[in-house]
Amino acid sequence: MPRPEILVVAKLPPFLMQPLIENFVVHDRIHESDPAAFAKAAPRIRGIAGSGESKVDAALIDRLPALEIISVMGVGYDGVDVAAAKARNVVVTHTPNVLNDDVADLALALMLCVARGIPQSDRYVRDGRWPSGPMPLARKMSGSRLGLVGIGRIGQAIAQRALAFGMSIAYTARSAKPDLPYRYLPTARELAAESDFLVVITPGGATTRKLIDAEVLRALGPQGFLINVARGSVVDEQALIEALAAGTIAGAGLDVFENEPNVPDALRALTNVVLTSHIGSATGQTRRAMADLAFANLAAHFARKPLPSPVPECR
Ligand code: 8YV
Repeated sequence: MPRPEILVVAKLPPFLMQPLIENFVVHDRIHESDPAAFAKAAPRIRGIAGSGESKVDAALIDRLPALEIISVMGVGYDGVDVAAAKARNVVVTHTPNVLNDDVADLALALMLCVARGIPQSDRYVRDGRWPSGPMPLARKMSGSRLGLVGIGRIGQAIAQRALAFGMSIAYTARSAKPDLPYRYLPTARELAAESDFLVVITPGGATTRKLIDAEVLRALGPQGFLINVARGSVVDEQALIEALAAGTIAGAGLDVFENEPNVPDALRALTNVVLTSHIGSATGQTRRAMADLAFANLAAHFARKPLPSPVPECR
């Protein structure tokens, strides 16, 4: 049997590229870099490998008549047109669970950073300003109210960590989860009104686009902090910039943005925000586990074995 041919649609780490190259015929991003080569290979391409940020739309899927599987190295797959894939019996897989700890750890870290002003204090010391006197007092996080927008695997991992800080926990989601010991509120606005820290940990895509808008930010209020470790699309970024500049909310910790890697100057100029470069899962241990799972999904598919982690819509 000829080795399956796959199209890589993102810059993937060497610890994923190597097993891909050892087991498949790999076409690395030729759909962007080499249209002629892509036109020749397209009829034979049976798999796609991408990242959580990759765009795999209906137009690309249509150009691949032999396509069978799309394997995402990421838990989020909002860039993949799953409906178009399913219409072609193309299965989509992702890499859940292996990154829960890292993303949850970063959420807590951003909460502590914005509340205690840790990056600001680091700069204060480095700029030699400490001799001129202490920094202004910050905000206590322990014992405060956490509101989770989304209560999936990572949301629950964040809640577990917040309990250790003595925080009260409430959440909003499409529906209440009766098995969970946390308070459910039907809308993000109602949750925001009862939260000191509003953490966004819900999938991206059309159903959650700009879910956190000016009204939700007003409900969060001048003592409230917004944390986003999910997708930039879930937050109305312009409304957030205005709310931060006007003091409508106290501050924000952001790991994801509307148009990564471009972050608006207005946001970067603010002093009441902590900004990170989509590092939620960016540890060597976790990225290797994600790579192993992304490869395992492809290998299982072509070996006609059960898939380790198809997306919920493909189960
Ligand atoms: C990226 C992420 O996938 O898992 C996700 O949904 O956003 C990240 O883990 C990561 O950038 C690896 O490609």
